Amino acid sequence: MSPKTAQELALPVGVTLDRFIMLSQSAFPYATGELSQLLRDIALAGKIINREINRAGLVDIAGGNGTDNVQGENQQKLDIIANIRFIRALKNGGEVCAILSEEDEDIIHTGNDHGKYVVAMDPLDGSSNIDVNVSIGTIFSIYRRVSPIDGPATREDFLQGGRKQVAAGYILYGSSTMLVYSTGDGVNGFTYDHSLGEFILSHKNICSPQNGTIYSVNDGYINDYPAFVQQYLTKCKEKSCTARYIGSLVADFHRNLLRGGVYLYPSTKKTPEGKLRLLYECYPLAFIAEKSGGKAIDGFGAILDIIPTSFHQRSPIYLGSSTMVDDVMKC
Ligand code: AFP
Repeated sequence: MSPKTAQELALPVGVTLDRFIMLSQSAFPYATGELSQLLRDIALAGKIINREINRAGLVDIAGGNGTDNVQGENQQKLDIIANIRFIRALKNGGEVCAILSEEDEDIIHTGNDHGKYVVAMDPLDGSSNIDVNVSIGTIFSIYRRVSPIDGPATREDFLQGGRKQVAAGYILYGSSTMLVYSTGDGVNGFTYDHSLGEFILSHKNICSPQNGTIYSVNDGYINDYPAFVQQYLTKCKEKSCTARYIGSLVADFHRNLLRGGVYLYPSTKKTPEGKLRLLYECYPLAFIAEKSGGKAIDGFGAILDIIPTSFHQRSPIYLGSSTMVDDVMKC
């Protein structure tokens, strides 16, 4: 066996998230560093939640809490923990004046009225999968506030519309933990290295495949879907496309983003407005989809063009590879 070179013995670790954020910021001479700090706060919250999730089978934090959230859905203990962890990290960071969470009815004021940003988030999506060790995720969306600095944040700060997002992303707690985000200029993915406690750039400039073979939908509700969706799904089956549905939006979206595919959550008879929440599920993932070259529509037009009217509003969604989303639209 030939001896390894010094380079082979000590392979570079790669670019850490901190370094990447710093390098990206230095491309904007007038940047104040506040958005950079906010992204670091989100990464920190993600690390803490990752730790909690990994312990879930060992300590009494798995399972339902016996309470309902604002949506009337059963809260898992980890839903509550993730919500608290995120709010605390964003409050301590100081850049965010207010937060909107899936778990809370109204705006959460952080007390940092000088903060320029507001964050809408789903702290733990797919939480019904926690107990069975299936991937779950955090989704976040960042806006620059429109209300005057030094006063309290207002409804308008959160109801600006998806095109006004300055950054958005998700953390996937899967076979490895990944942070994927965009500040509008490309989409980058970072894998968490537990031993270093750092997110390392692993997926540079992610580009959504233009087409794919995967379709992700809850097939059990097919009879309740609109006719055009039934038609599209029949076509997928005729073409022997691959059906993949985890029931955890971040995981389903992430797989399709890397492999090529479409995710569908249409309106149903039970949920005529769709199930997924516009502000903290549809907008951020639509932003990532578009910034990576994919598409996201509600069946009529782009998700990002929907004018929001309320915090917890829902929307049907079809998102992923552009050709596949176009095919849904054609039906
Ligand atoms: P939970 O957080 O209640 O598990 O809901 C997850 C979710 O919002 C999204 O992550 C899934 O894609 C979708 O719901 C699954 O919904 P169905 O169970 O109706 O297919």
